[in-house]
Amino acid sequence: MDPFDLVIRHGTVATAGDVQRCDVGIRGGRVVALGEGLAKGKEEIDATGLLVLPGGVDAHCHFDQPTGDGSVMADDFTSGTRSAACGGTTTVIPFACQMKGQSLRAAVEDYHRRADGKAVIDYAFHLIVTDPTEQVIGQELPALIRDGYTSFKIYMTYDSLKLNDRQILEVLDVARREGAMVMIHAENSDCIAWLTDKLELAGKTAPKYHAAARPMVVEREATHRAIALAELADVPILIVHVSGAEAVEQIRWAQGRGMRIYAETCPQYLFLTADDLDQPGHEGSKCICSPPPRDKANQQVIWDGLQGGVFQVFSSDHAPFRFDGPDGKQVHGADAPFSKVPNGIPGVETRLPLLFSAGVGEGRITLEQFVALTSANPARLYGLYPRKGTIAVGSDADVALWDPQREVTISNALLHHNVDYTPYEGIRVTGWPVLTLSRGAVVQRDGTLTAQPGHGQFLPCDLPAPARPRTGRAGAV
Ligand code: DUC
Ligand code: ZN
Ligand code: ZN
Repeated sequence: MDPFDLVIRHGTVATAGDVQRCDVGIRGGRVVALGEGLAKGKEEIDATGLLVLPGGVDAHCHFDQPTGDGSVMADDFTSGTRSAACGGTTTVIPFACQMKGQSLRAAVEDYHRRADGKAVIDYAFHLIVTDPTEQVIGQELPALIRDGYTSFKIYMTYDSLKLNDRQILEVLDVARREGAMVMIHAENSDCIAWLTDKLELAGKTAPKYHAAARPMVVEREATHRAIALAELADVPILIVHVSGAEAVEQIRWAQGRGMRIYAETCPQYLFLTADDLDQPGHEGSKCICSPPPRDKANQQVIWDGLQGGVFQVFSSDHAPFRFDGPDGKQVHGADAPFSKVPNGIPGVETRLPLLFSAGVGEGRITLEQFVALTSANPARLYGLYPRKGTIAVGSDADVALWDPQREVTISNALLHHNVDYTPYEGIRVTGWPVLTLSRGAVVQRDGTLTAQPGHGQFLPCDLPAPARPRTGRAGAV
């Protein structure tokens, strides 16, 4: 009997911890050996000149999520995971979103129906808690956490999603008791509403005013408040999609005080600016996302935070809406004010190549940091490590083979999502994932998907060790 189903030979294997030349032996969908001169496998891949990286873990992406405003997400679990796999990602964690008035359990069941049999790579769910009733806080959430839904997102803005400070504290308290990770969307809702009204009264409704309605101070205030609430509740939190300097300052300050405040950023805050919203007609809506992209100086601060350890996670926040058509960016018409444009941009396939090229290729971060930010850390923070996020004996054989020299000009025609544009059109990158393995099966080779929907499996998550409170005390009371 061959000892291996597959051997990846002669590659350079990189994890968050180190980089080494060795072969990878795979059996039964798992890594079973790392070493030089491994015995022959039933199949062999020659990775000479290639990097052998753990597949990416995209811990913030939205697929087939109901929206409530008539818009429809362009990607379901098939097209979303297809695009992810073609960009070197092997695990995604999208969101099961509770509608106000709905039970959280019903939201999870609905989301499973949307995913079952459709994904080409493995997936877990974060929950979004929008209605923290006594029943949700006292029973549903603890039970779901024990069932493997160990992280949830809460919002400080968007009328249909937001929680007030009291509700945030209630949710943080459950997370503390049960050991779950809370992700927070930090923008001040009332400030945004006030600014939006003023802009609209003045006739300033074009897409570019989206950025004016959500200036940095709005994110800074909410970030500070989220940190204060986490301190009061004595529980770690993770601030998602951090866009620039003022929020980074708050996070750095809290981390400097020894608090477990984790932070995520996304490609749009490195590669776009608010000027990208200022385009003729409605074109600027292609880059409407929240928080909005800022400016070049803020991009540099985000790079500094990636280099220096402020950020643990780099996710796409893939939120796919088509530009043309009745249910995407123009759901309320071609002249709709910015406040009626669905928020979000696509990026699940371009996340890794953009960071690899501008980060590793241009010397801003090391290869180990790249793996940590895009794979190992999200796996740890959301209870999937070491099954996902590394190449080690016993881990799932989720691997992306990278050609670090491959030059690609990003164009929507190359991508595999179901969106009709990419905000990164025309950006040249060096380095591209030429083959993706999910549990030992080739799911992508040279931009062609080779897996069937249904290959991807649901992953219940463990309680994440980083969600444990630093202190032993049971909160303020
Ligand atoms: N902002 C979010 O908070 N989620 C989805 C997309 C976006 O722009
Ligand atoms: Zn958000
Ligand atoms: Zn999001």
